[in-house]
Amino acid sequence: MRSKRYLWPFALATAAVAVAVAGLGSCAGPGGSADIGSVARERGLTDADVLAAVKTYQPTGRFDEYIMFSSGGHSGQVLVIGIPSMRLLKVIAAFTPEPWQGFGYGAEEHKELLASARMAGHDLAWGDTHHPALSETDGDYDGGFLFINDKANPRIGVIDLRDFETKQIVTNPNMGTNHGGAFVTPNTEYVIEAAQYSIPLWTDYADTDRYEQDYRGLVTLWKFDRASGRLDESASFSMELPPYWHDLSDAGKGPSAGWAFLNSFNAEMATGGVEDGNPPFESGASANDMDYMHIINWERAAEIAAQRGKTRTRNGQRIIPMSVAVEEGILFLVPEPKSPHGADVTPDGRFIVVSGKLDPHVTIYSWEKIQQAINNRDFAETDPYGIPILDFASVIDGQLEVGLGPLHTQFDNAGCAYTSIFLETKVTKWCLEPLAVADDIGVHYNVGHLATAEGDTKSPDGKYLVAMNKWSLDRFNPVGPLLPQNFQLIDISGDEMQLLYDMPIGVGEPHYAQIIKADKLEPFKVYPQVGYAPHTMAASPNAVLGGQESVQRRGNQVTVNMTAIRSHFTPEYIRVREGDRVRINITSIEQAHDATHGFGIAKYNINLSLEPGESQTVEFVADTPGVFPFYCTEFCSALHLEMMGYLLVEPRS
Ligand code: K7E
Ligand code: CUA
Repeated sequence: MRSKRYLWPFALATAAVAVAVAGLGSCAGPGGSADIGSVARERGLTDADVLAAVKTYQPTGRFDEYIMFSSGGHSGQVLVIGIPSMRLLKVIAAFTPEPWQGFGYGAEEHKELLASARMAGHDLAWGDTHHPALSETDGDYDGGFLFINDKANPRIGVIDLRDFETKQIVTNPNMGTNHGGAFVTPNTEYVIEAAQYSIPLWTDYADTDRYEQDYRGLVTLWKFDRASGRLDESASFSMELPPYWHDLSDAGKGPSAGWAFLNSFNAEMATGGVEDGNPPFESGASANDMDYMHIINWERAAEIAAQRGKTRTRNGQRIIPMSVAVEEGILFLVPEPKSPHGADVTPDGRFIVVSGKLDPHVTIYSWEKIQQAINNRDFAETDPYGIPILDFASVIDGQLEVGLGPLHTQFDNAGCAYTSIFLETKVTKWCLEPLAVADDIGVHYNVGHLATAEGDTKSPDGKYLVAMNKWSLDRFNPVGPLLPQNFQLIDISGDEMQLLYDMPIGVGEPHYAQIIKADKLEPFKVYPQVGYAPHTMAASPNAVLGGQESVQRRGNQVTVNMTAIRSHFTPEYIRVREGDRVRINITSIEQAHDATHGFGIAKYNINLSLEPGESQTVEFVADTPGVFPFYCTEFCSALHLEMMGYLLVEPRS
């Protein structure tokens, strides 16, 4: 009874909102009230609630105006969400095996990818994704590719937005973890990745009593080759940095193009050890009033990295040593208050906004003043590693009090900015010229990053802002002690911000997201040809076309060439002997939009997802005798349950 009473008003509200959007006024819904006013009254909705519903509701079949790519946090995945509806459209398998997409469940193509993503001799079945970055052309998202970092294991994933699949994972052999990635330069020349917690760089092992001597920070510029859609490891390079803990990066644009900004904390170089009576990391690393933003001339660094004798190679990576960076005038520091988190370049590239977690202000640095100071060699001092430090007061444009615990800043199309205020759990809107606070809005609870529509481009759209919240407390039905992180969609098109929608995230802590105009994306409807290999985005050498199906045995190697089409596999029997090595080349010969087949084999931990035209290969040793049904794991047709076959593994004895 209770659930029924709960459901009726919900269904009515949905119907009423649909009516409102269609502009029809009223119609008879099932049972009870049928006009917006009385449904709103029954459900206890305010006018603002109804307005928010009308602004976000998407009737069936209507597409969203924007697509948000969000990190999936320690799920190791990427979330794809429509805006303004906040409908979850996809979870892209990035660093973590994912069975729906068949990612990491037997396909040789994925085995290769995941093998390339191993670190320290370990297969890694998770990642901690923080910062997605859409590829850019001339400072605008171009909808081609998405890059995503793994903080836990310093890696960068490359996702091709033609099929929303992960194509490449590069590992960084000289980092302990990464946080200042992924951020792209304005034409995606490079993808920036900066380490977070420092480890020894030029030696494999050193205890932390050698922290200042042997531990180092690092920033890597991964060269992106758009033609192949891959990061080119041999054309990439790194720069040695002091062992501060590096935080977030952003690439300059417009007048600051060619430069990158990277903030840091623990400039104290604290080494913790609370168990030995030392101050814990949390206080040791925040003892000073100032940490450092790093100012890096990446364009010039790329030229220097190409010169003989200017780099040292470590674990196959070309690294510009700090001494060379200083000598060449491509690395500078500027103080930033206090335990900073977030460095964001304004759309026009003239300012860099930094927030200190323990300082209630945003600090706005002027690129013009920074440039002047660098050109005039106007340095206040050097850090212990000889890096010139610019004078704080002479390069800032201003500071503005925005609230307690400011973190990240995003921009709109009207010269205003939005800063997340973690401790006060709100978003502060402020404008640059003149510098003043304009509005604020409470969010629930403890907001981290923000994302505005097209927010990291040279021309943000404004319109929508998403607050990415860490805690949800009383916002949703309780689901045990582990509660969902959540997103709140906020309308920023007017002078006052309006909260539109709460979306719980049930898979991991999303940190950052980017929001792109949906019409910039042009994903495949079906793969361009039958027998296509998504991992190379080319015809598969293992393609099996209709009529080419076969089973071949050579010694104990059995090769099955299989096709899938509604609603059968050909062949339907795989007969092998215990201990045989079995290789199945399987092609979906479908060309119908959305006609996906799966291929799962019971008890062998194998599951593929075969989109129309896709070819994949699985290879395994039939080490367990018995009878194993295999079947299509997507309900593809009325006779989908019949889309199966048998793997018969005959015992040796
Ligand atoms: Cu969570 Cu950008 Cu990794 Cu801030 S980060 S919240
Ligand atoms: Cu194919 Cu179910």
